Amino acid sequence: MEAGSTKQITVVEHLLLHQKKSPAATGKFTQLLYDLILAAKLITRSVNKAGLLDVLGGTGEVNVQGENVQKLDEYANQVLIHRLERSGALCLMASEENPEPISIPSHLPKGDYILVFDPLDGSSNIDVNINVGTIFSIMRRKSASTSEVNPNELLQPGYQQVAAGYFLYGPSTMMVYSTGQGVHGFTLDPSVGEFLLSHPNMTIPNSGAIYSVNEGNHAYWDAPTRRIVESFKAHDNPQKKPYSTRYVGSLVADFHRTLQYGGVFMYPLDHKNPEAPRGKLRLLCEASPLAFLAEQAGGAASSGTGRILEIVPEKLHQRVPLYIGAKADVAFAEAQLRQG
Ligand code: AHM
Ligand code: MG
Repeated sequence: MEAGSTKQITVVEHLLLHQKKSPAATGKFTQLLYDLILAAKLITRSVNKAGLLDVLGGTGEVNVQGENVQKLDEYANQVLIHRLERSGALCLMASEENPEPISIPSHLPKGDYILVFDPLDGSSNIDVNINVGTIFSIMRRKSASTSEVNPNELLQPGYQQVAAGYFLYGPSTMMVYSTGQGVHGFTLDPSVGEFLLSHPNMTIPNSGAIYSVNEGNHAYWDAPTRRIVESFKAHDNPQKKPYSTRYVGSLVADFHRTLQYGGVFMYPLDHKNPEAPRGKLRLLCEASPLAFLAEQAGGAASSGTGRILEIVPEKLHQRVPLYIGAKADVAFAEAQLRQG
């Protein structure tokens, strides 16, 4: 049996070796990353045994988003809260599953970072053994560390993120993240329990001819959105040829493919409720961290009318339309929407 490379490096080694100049590379940040990784390993263990343990199906509860809570959603959320509130790096957290920001209990040590996460994105796919993921966004508090943190401090525009990334629970578990110095991917080697660098300096290729959207929502789209999708199926698009469609319905998986193969993922504005047209995806825990990665990988992310990273959030669970992927494809969609 082949021994394998002797020069593999872990996430924390990579952070310390290659990102010395990063303001994020402090002891507290390293601890935060370490605890996130530990939580992801625990989640991996349960996801991998999902058909065997009694963790499939719903809890019978509906979350703040009006969606059915899956047992694994709840488990992943609890694991992340338990691990991260002990990291000593955070003063505040927020989860897609909790209606309000989560404060750090007074008896635990605190730091200056704020963490927002989607514990198990794409969880409607769990019961059919399709990829799910955890998305995270890390920012720094603006107020002095000596004062009590105001929960509204997490309403920061995405360009202020210190780091962002995701764990993808797929055929292998991967961690992809950025501290603002490129995007790097690590694969969990289950035999040693470490995430090892497998995808350094990831960049979104400009040559991808893939569009990714839930086309079942066609009836709820406006004319410009329909025109964008029709153009991707024809020749009047950036690649000048019909694109392929790929849609998993798990944002992390769809984004991970887009990051490597190019093209565009979109979740446009829909008019399911004609009184209040809206995008589905959450700005703070889904769109913004992935937009940070997309830009770091040389791509783009837009709400259709502007850069995702410049949106100043008004509330924790704000939703936003999302066009994310190769620059030319995102710009093409924006141009169509501008034309009306
Ligand atoms: P979730 O966080 O409740 O799982 O919802 C978000 C998911 C994304 O992973 C995915 O891109 C999208 O919802 C799919 O939505 P739809 O089923 O409407 O296509
Ligand atoms: Mg989600």
